Amino acid sequence: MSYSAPDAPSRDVTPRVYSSHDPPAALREAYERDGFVILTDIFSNSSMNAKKEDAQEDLMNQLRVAAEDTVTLTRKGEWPYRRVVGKQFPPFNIDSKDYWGVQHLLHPSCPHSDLFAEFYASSPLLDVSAILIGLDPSEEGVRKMQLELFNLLINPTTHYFALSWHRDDIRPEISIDDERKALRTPTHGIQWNAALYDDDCLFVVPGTHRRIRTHEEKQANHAKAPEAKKCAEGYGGAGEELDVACSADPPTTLRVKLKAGEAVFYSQRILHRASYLPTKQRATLHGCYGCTGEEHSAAASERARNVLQHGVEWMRDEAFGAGLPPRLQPMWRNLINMERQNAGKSLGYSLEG
Ligand SMILES: O=C(O)CCC(=O)C(=O)O
Repeated sequence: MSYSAPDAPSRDVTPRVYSSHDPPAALREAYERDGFVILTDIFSNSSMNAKKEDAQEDLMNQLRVAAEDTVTLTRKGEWPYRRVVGKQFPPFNIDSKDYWGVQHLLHPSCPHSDLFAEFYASSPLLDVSAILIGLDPSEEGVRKMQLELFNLLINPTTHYFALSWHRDDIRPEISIDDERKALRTPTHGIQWNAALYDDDCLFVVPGTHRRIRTHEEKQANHAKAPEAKKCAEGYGGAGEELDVACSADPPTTLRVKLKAGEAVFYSQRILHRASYLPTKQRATLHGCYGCTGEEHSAAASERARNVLQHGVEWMRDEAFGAGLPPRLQPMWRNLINMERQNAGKSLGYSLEG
């Protein structure tokens, strides 16, 4: 039996950009239909800024400085939690001395963890996430959410590097019957990329978070990413570029082009890949939240694997929980609950590579 993709935009189509003032039903409809939605005003939190009219620019500038410091620490080899060129998925247990991500911005030893925590707790980021998860964006809805991961995606400096097509919680080799079953299981979470600089590293196939893959999508999902390619240091150089139009791209591939200040919220289940150039600066905040689902269900175990595989034992510390902004404290307790439910289990990793 073969499956064909419904009509969906191609790589050069520009998707509609929403704002947090759009009706929640419109945001949810776009997210449920396409598996992603782009918002323009996620850095507009006025309570984190002095003057409302330049709220977005103020907050972004503060976060850019914090990101730059954290990236410097990582590139000097002084931050142990990082995503390493040569490894797509956790554990990041090799060290090529070049990095495509900084993990655990909320860790108390991160020099700017307070600012990062404030942003992770802020409106409209958290409220929009609640809406897309299917919760009420009131404080009561937010209390059902789960604190999870908060990372930074950066450009490598001495390699061209790419991630293969993947869904975060469904392995490529899954049978059609199991894929159908997996698609009926809720993801219990939401992921987002919030760009501090223009960012076009992410590619998605709209709609694949909720349907069986077509033949081409399955081929893409099985295809290996190109090998990391070494180059001279420094962005802005005229170096040769990795071909970002990967030959495995399914026909309805869409390149997500974010302007600085925009954020894409996406399902971790959407088929997606990424391509990183040392020639283009990237500092994109990358986080996720969960929500409390039925305990001990298949969905709960998958969510737990997705989060716990990144090594969040340090979050158990009561002092860490107590130091978080008040809005995050019930969310932290939900995370700790999930961790306890899975204590002693060997959950392994969602993907290999
Ligand atoms: O770099 C990106 O935007 C995507 C990262 C990604 O696919 C992942 O963390 O699984």
